[in-house]
Parts: sequence; structure tokens; C-alpha cells
Amino acid sequence: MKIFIDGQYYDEENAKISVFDHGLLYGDGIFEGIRAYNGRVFKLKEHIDRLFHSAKALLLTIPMSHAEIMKAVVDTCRENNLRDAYVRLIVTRGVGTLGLNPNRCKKPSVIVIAGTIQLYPQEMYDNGMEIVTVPTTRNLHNAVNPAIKSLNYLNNILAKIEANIAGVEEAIMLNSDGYVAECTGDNIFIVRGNELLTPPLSAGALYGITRAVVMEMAREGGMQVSEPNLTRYDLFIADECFLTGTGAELIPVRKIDGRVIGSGKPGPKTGSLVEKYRALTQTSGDAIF
Ligand code: PXG
Repeated sequence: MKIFIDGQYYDEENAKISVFDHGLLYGDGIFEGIRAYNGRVFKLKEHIDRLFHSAKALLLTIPMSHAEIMKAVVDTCRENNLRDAYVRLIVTRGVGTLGLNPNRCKKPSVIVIAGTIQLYPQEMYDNGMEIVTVPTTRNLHNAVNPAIKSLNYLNNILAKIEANIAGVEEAIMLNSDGYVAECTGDNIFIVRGNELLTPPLSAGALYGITRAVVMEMAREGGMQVSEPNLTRYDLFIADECFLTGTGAELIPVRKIDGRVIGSGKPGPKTGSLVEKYRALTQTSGDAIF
């Protein structure tokens, strides 16, 4: 595997960053998870736009342009001869001193790793997954804003640990007002009749790129799409529920906090959105080869 670090490619065993990098010392940095399908990088521009927005919020100056970063992602896939890939793009604050002042870090580092990912077992895509609400609440907007895709994922990791303790793979995180925000690495949707509902971004969700694609596909398919505040009760009484994310794609949910959702099997609206999403990923994106 060839890994891109600051303009050069390194073999896996030589792909190293300093122990003084503030990405490691303080989680001071940002990332994106991007997929390539069938020789094309899916929604690359959207991911790079979000990366630059995260950087702006953290006053982190990325030492490359939009176009250069897009090229680095595509080139790293090509360098590894990958037609289907999961790309982890990371920008760290760079090497600094012990002490958290980011002004001591002279140059942020850009890292691109192109590998593969399978977040959940196939059985869950076929039959739906079981998830639970966990005690750890989503970050507040006036703390580390949950829209920033930062290297500081401990909020989500704690929630993931709580899900694992409960014997499931994913957790629903509520915000401090008790409304549903999202899951640890996925946005959440419910279907109610012909309506598709997902929490508003103001509830503490990440501006999910898969989320935006699914909302557009549903509108095109004649569904009514809205973003109201949702409670756990709204989830329990939904006809269908599914999660979205670059890694997970669309995955049906069959049980939440012990309550069976709808028929307990992946529903027809979810099924049709899954098909449409798969078709889109196979045919659109920036070409690698
Ligand atoms: N919420 C959070 C907190 C995320 O981290 C999403 C929603 C979905 O957003 P996108 O833009 O991907 O539709 C994410 C993305 C992993 C992994 O390794 C996590 C994500 C993406 C890819 C892999 O668990 N999270």
C-alpha cells in the first residue's frame, strides 16, 4: 500500500508522522472518509468542500488548494491500483511543541490512505440492524461543533463503546435537549407513510454527504422530505428506519431500544433508496483511471 504524506508516497511501514504532531497530541486536525466505486471517486468535491469548511472553523490553513487535494485523492487510488476503495483523508495541525498552542505548529500535514472498508456484516444489510440510544449526548454547538469533522472523535467513541456494551454495533446519540441527533458514524432517517424524516443539522448532526444524496433521491422519487426535531418515540413508531454514511452506505434498522420498527424487516422505501444509491455510486464521480 502506498500512502500519501505531504506530496510524497510511502510504503505502509515507512508512512509515519511525528509524535509531536498536534493531531496526535491533542486531536487537533480534521478528516474525511471518501469512497471510490467502479473506478470513480464518489462525491469528491462535496467531501473536499466539507474538509475546507472544517479547516476554516478550526483556523487551520490547509497547505494545498481544493484542486490539489482532489488530485491527491484520485492519484492515491491510482497509485494503489484501486477501482473500489475507502479513502481516509487527514489534515493534522502538524509538528509543534508540548503545549497546546497551535501557533507553534508551522505546517499542517496532509495524509491520504486508500484502502478498503466493511463497517457492518452483510447479514445486517439483509435483515436490518439493531441499535440502541446511549447515555453520552452529542457535542454542543458551542463546544466542539458537531459539524466539524475533527480528529477529536471521543464523543462518538464513547457512544460506540456504550453500544458495544449493550451488544449492538451502532448507537443513537441524543442532543442535550433530548432530541435525536445522529449515530456515531452515520445519519439517521425514518419513513412515515410517504414521508422521509431526518433530524435537522441544528439537532447536532454532521452535514452528511450520503444524507444529502438520499434526501435528493427521495424527493425525485416523489417522497415528502423534511427535517423536524425527532424524539425516540418518533423512531419507535416509524414504518421504516435506516442509517446513512459513506462507510455504511444505507443500512436498514430493525430494532431500536428493544422496539421492533415497522414489520421488523427492511421496508420497501428503504429498499428502493438502497437500489438507487447503489446505481448512482456505480455511475458517477471523478475518474481514477
Ligand atoms: N455522522 C458522523 C458523526 C460521521 O462521522 C456521518 C454522519 C455520515 O456522513 P457522510 O458524509 O459519510 O455521509 C459520519 C461519517 C468509520 C467511518 O470509519 C465513519 C464515517 C464515514 C466513513 C467511515 O466509522 N462517518
